[in-house]
Amino acid sequence: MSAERFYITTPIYYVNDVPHIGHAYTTVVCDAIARFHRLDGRTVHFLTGTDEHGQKVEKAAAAAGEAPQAFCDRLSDSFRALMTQLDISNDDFIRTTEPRHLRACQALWQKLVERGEIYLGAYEGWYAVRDEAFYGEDELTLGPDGKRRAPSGAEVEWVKEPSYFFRLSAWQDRLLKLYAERPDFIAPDSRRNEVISFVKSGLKDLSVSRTSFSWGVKVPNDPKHIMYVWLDALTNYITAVGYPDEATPSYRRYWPADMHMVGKDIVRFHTVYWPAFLMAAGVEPPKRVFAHGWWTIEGQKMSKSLGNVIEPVATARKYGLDPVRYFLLRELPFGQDGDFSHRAMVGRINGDLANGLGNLAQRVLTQIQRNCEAKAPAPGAFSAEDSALLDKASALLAGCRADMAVPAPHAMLERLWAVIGEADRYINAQAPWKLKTADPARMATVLYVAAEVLRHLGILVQPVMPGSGAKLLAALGQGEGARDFAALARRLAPGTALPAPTALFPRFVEEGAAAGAGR
Ligand code: ME8
Repeated sequence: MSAERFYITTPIYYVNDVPHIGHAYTTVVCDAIARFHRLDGRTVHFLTGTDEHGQKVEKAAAAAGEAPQAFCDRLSDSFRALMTQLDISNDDFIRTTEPRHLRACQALWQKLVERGEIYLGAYEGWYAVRDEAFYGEDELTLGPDGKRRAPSGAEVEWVKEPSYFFRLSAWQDRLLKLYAERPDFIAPDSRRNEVISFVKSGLKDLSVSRTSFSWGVKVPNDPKHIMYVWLDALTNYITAVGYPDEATPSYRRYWPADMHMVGKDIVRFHTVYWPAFLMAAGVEPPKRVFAHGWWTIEGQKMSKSLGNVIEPVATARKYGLDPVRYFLLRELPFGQDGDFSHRAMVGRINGDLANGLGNLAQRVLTQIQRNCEAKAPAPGAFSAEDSALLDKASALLAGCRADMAVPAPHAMLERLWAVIGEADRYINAQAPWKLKTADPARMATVLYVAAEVLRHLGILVQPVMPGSGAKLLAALGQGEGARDFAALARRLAPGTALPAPTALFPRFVEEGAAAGAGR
C-alpha cells in the first residue's frame, strides 16, 4: 500500500428514519479503516452523508406531516449527530439536497445525454419504493396475502409513466471486462461471483427518471422529470470531491475512490449501475467496492414491526462507546453476517476488554507506579523471553497492515489480542512482583518490556477504539506526537513520567447483580 492518499466512503443513508445499528456499523468500519490509514501516514478523505430524495423519503415526510425539506433537515441532523456521538472522523458530510450536489447530478446527466447514453421512452413495470428499485416479473414472489414482493421482501407496485432510460444493456460486455481486468473491484469473492452472473444473464436499459412525484433532482431541460434516486445518490461520491470540476485539486487527488464500503443489500447499484454510469460519462470507476454482511438482533431480522431496532447512541451509552465499536468489528468475520446479542456483547466487554487489555494495562502500570517511581523503567540486557515478546510486538504493524488491506478488522483485533495473551503469560512467568527486592534490575527490565508491548497495543488499537487507545498512550506518557504508526519504530524512553493509571474498561455488571458484585 504505497499510495499516499486514500478516499473511502460509506453509503449515504436514507433519511426516512433515524439511524440504527446497521448504519453505525458501516460507519464505524469505515472510520477504523480511515483512522488506520491516517495513522499510517496517508492523506485520507473519509466521506459519509445522507440520501434525501426519492419516493421513500417523500412518503416518510408526508407521513410525518412535514414538508420534505424540513423533514430531511431534521433527519439528516440526526445522522450528523451520530458521527459525533460515535467518534467518527469523517472529513465531509454530504447531503443530496445541497446545491453542490444538484449541480454535479445535472452535469453528469448532461454528459450522459451528450454521449448518447440516455434516451426518452416510457417505463412500465414493477417498482419497490422501500428499495427504490425496479424489478422484473421473474424476480418477484406472490405472497399468501396476494401481494407481490421483491427478493428483499419489499412490496412492489406497478408503475407506468414516461421515463428517460440509460443504455445499460450496451455496457454488459464492458462491465464484464472491468470485473475480469480488476479482480478486486468487487469484494468479497462471493459477491463478485453473484454480480458477474447477474450481468452475464443480460442487462436491460435502466429507467433513470420519474414523473409521478417531485421530490428529487430535476432533469435538465425537462423539469417534469426527476432523476432516479440511485443515479442521484451514487453521484454523491464524485460531488464531494468536486465534480464536475475535474481539474480541481481535491478531484484530482481523490478520484477514483479507493473504497466504497456498502452493505450486501446495495451491491448491484454500486458494482453494475455506478461503474456503467461513470464509464458512459467518461469518468473513471472507483477502485473497489466492498460489501459487508448484515446483523441480526438476538437471532432475528432487525425490523420496526418486531420492535427490535437497535439505536446506536443508547447502545453506546449502555455499554460504552469504545466497547461497542470493538464489538462491532471483532464479533464477526468481516464480510459475513452476524448476530448482535447482549450476551455476546457482555462476553466481549468482560472477557476481551476488562480481563484482557484492561487488566494487562492495569497490572503493568500499577507496578510501575508503585515500584519504579512512576517512571518508565530503564531496562537491562534483554533475555530470550524479553526479545521474543518484543519481536512479536514489533511484527504487529506489518500484520495489521495486511489485515486492513483486505480489509479484515476482526483479524487485526485477533492479532492484537494474541499478543495480549502472550504478554499476560510473560508477566505470569516473569512474576516481576517477586523481583522487587531480590532483583530490582530484572524487575525493571520485565516491566519495561511489558510497557513497551502496551505502547504498541495502544497505538494499534486506536483505529478501532480511539478514546481508549489515547487513554492508554497517555498513561504511558505518550503525547499526541508519539501516537502514530511511525512511533512504532521508536522505543519507550526510560525515565518517561507515567501518570497514575485509571481503569481502561470497567466490567459490565448486569442490573440487579450490582449488589453481589460489590462484595
Ligand atoms: O441503501 N446490518 O440507505 P440505507 C448491517 N440510501 N448493515 C446494515 C444493516 C444491518 N442490519 N441495515 C442497514 C441506502 N445497514 C441508500 C444508499 S449509497 C449511494 C445510497 C447498512 O439507509 C448497510 O451499509 O437503507 C446498508 O448498505 C446501508 O445501511 C443501507 O442504508
